[in-house]
Amino acid sequence: MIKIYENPASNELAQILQRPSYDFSKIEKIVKPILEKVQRGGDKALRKLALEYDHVELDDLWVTEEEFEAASGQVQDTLKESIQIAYQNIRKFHEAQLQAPTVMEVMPGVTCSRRQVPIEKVGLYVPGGSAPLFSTVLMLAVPAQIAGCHEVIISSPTNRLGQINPVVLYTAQLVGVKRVLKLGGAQAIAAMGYGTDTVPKVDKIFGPGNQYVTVAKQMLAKQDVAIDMPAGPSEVMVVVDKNSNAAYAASDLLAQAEHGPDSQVVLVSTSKKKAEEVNAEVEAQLSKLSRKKIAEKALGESSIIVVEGRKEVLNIINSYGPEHLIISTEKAEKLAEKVISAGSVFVGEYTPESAGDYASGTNHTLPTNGWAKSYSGVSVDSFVKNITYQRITQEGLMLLGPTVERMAEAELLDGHKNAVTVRLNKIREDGISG
Ligand code: HSO
Ligand code: ZN
Repeated sequence: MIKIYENPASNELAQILQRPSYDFSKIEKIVKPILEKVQRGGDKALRKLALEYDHVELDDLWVTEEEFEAASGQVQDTLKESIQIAYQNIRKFHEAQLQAPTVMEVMPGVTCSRRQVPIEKVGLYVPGGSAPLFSTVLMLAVPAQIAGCHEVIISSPTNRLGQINPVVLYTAQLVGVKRVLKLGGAQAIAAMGYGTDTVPKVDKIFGPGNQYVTVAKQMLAKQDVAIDMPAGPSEVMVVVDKNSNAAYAASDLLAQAEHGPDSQVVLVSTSKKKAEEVNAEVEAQLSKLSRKKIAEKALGESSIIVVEGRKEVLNIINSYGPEHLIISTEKAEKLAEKVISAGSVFVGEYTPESAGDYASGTNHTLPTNGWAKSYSGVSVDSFVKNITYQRITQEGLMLLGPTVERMAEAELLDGHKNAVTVRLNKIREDGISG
């Protein structure tokens, strides 16, 4: 049974919504030597670490052409078709995120522009572990390809025979990524972040992972590699009212809970009766899940919050900033419009989070841990930089120059002022040419 809290006061609410904190420094102590080994020892160190941590002997760190071919034969046609449908939707939605350059003459003779330029080299981490999340390949590689990144590499852990899950390889091939590294954990992040003889050093690292992966990413982000976003355990907040379907809400809570024992699951209800109904449904559905043990653990830390009305609901949503928000109430659209902090919002009773996790078109790499207050989920934007340009004509500088001179003078930066003055003097002397 999930614990129910009725109309909690604001200090109690803060307590209920608190996320678990983990000891960064303890994990850092384990991760640091791994990073150092890879930085110093390169490919040789990577092979040693794979043997030590994953008990796998790797001759080649990269997936070969033969392995790609073999993998494709191991994936059922029906699954291939589903992955292709998801791919089309994700591609369509992400293609629309590409922006044409902005060009404008801000004042006569002063033209400013801004254009998206792909990040050259990106590394995508695809976790293996208890469930091989091949959907993450779509969510990261598709926007990378659309953005036009020149080098896209994937790293994913292998089984003890040194094989990567065939569905991961099939999906990588489908989206056009042929460079797949057989590495998992902090060492995979280190390989991509530092580069070795055979692994290119990337400019930005993306992807979810366990605490070691997350800490490795954060440590590298302090050096000269960018990362997609800070990450914590996955989260869902489901909102219901007296008329919501309890079975649907329970299924959404469980879909989240099965991700991991530390998954964050919160139900917000404006009806006590419905909250109890959902709770009973959770019990009933839980017993049928194959990952029951994992889900049970997560539910043990979860909460149901019963509040008076939509105003309180909105306050809870925005102060928590959930990674996923499912609004399963009447006038769901209206409530959704007022959300200001959430990674991705699922509106209406027939919009389960699972749809967005796999195939509707939105990205499932989203900010957790309250970062939705300031971060967006992964999109094409995450794979580009915006470069600004400007070009000023002689007339333009005559018009704008005095403003710049005065501002520079007021900041006591006469070097700045002079860079304008020398030009203005010359134009005044020679007159405007060409
Ligand atoms: N809910 C996860 C993504 C995922 N679910 C992958 C299933 N596979 C984080 O948004
Ligand atoms: Zn999921």
